[in-house]
Amino acid sequence: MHLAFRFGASAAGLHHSTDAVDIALPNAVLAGTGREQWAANVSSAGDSGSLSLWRSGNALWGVGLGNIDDGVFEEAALTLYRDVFHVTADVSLYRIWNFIPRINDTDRALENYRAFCRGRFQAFEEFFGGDSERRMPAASGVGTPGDKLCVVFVAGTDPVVHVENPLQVPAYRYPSQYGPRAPSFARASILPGQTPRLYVSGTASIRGSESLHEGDLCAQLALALDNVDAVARAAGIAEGLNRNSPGQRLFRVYLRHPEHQLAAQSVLDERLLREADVVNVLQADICRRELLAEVEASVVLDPSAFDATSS
Ligand code: 3EB
Repeated sequence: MHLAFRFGASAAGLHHSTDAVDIALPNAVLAGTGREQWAANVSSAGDSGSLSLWRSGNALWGVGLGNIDDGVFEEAALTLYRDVFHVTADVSLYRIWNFIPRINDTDRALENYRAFCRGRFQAFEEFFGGDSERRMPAASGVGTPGDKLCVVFVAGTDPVVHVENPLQVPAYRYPSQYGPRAPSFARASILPGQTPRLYVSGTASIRGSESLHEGDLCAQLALALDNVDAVARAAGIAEGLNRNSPGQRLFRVYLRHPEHQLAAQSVLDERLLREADVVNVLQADICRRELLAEVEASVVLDPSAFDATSS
């Protein structure tokens, strides 16, 4: 059995068949197949709290779906993240994906994304206290249609190194103008083992802590790609992450406006993509209203491409 993300679904949910577990998400597919296979030979590891779990080799995958019908983003994030930390107590968190309904709306006093960040932060504080920043994995936080908050994680027994981007303030140190509690994630995670793997977080047009190029999709995407390249170098990949860099590469590009797809494709083709890459372009709202695009990546590397001493 394998495990896959499948976008373009009618609603967020988990779908089992005899040969696959699909994490179904309702974000529209603008380019690519919308289906990404992430793990093979997975077997169910049961449920824990609100999470469904699978094992694949020494990796543990988990999916949590929380209903947000009455705007309780903070409580829903707190509950889901408590469950994640509870079940990953003996392993390392490699990467988390957060799909947040009505991400830029204000159901209660705070914007929903900011309320989500508050609940997530509280869970980190409860479990890790002063060690929280060191425990934050790579992540993405984007909008999704419908009313299900969906959190997906992959963890495992491999050692993981969390990486920051020298061109950006760590997200967990964003000033309070972006919300009362900063987002809890690292810019990338790298598993330096036998087959090194780099997970690049959702990456946008942010320099320092500030959004740049408001209203200009091409300039935003170009800056996001500069950030992706910089964080890959910071992770120890001398050639960075661009058109000329090595590895088996999977990219996800989230666009706020479907009509930006053609313009985005030309920037991606010029700056990033090679024939062998897997890429899905999806519609998603982004956590700051002015941001139009976010890019994330997963790269499997040849050990020679990676300098373990630099990360
Ligand atoms: C940013 O750099 C853009 O809240 O988990 C990127 C990756 C973003 C993860 C999250 C948010 C998250 O702040 C937004």
